[in-house]
Amino acid sequence: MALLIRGGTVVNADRAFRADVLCVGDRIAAVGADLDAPAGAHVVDAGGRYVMPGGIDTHTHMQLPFMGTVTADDFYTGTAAALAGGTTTIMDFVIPDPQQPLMDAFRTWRGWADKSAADYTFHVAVTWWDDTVHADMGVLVREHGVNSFKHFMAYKNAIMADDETLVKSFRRALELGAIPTVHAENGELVYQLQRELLAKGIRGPEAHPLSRPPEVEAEAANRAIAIAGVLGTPVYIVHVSCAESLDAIARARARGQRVYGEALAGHLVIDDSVYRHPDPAHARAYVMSPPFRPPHHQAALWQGLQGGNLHTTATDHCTFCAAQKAAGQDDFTRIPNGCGGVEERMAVVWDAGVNTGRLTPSEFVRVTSTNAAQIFNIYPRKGSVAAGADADLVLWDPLATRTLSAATQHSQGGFNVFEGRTVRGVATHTVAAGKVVYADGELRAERGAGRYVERPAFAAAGAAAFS
Ligand code: URQ
Ligand code: ZN
Ligand code: ZN
Repeated sequence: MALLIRGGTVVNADRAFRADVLCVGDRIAAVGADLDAPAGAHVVDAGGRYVMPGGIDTHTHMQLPFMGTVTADDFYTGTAAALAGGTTTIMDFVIPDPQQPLMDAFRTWRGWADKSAADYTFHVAVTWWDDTVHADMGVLVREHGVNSFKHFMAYKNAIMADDETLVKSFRRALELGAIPTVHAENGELVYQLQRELLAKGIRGPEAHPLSRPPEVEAEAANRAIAIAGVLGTPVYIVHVSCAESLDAIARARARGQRVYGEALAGHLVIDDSVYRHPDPAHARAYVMSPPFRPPHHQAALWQGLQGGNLHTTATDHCTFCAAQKAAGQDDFTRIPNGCGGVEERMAVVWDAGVNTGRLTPSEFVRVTSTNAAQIFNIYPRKGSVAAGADADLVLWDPLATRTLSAATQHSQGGFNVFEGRTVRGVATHTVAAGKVVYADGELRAERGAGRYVERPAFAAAGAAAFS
């Protein structure tokens, strides 16, 4: 089956140019002027709209068992929502319980993800350590196309990795040519601050940000960067939410250390006033970690993206409905942490990034797709509109507007952190593996059509691999 997208402006991370795009099967066959449509081809008139690489969300949690419940979006509903917003690949997480063999958890998650409507891949979390973890990391890299390992420095008494685990796992990742990633919050500090707030009787959602101030995140970011620096491995810091963590990244990069940072669409446009909403149920819906921050942090994060100290945008899509969040109505530490956004990410980053002049269209492509593909070694298969690449595309109408709302979203979480925000610039068509899966509001996501994306290890082990 051939698909010809005619009359668009192709936008890649390096340039924008008028061109047609011909897809044959699940690959892009040609990009150029005045392409002929093969007999029987499906022709879409781009009408001058942008044709960009399908979005890559480097951070989602579909169907995650967490804090005594399971997220509201499974791998089908979550990837369907992603496609409706122009994201064609998600990077999710295998999160073993402590003492659970990594390979067992990997097989479980692979089974869950089989229903995905879009392509997917997994960062595998290292939540504990012994020789079997060391061995399983090797199997995952060499036989299953895993090239990134996640470390939660938060969530004490659950999935928190202590310094011994961080050091041993970072060193193993380097041996294997894989990149360590971290959730950077000092879990011990969070735990103690939570206890102190509860002891003072401060039990509502307003306590959540008080238990996780920016310094708690920055300490862990600095520590992860220092460990990576000593061991000579790169490091990728997920959901950088505050200026203090960004400063740690900028200092390290200025010294020539290879550190990457990820910003969430939510952290870029939502501030901590949400936790002071008069309705505690509304405030609970915004409980995620790291928390939404005071306004000056959003400005810092945008400067990070513009200045090259933050590299990707993601969502940390981890949705819970109101009833699930109500588990913490008397104790904020029991509110399942997580918010949605997988469908809205690209429109929010375009509206707040491109429409304000912070980002050019090409820089938008870089931070919503290309950098993710390059950092995690799946470029140019992903992250580029070019012959030979996967036929994952999004047609973007920079003039169309949409008001984001739970009433019209495809996610199952029942809440939208961007509720009521009107954005200008939206996906009108999404092409995944050469098929039009979203067109002018009609979602044609196909259960199970998504493929597991293997990510090769980086060439030689050791620092040279990342030069
Ligand atoms: O910490 C994470 O990234 C997962 C558990 C999602 N929840 C969250 O609050 N970010
Ligand atoms: Zn996290
Ligand atoms: Zn996460």
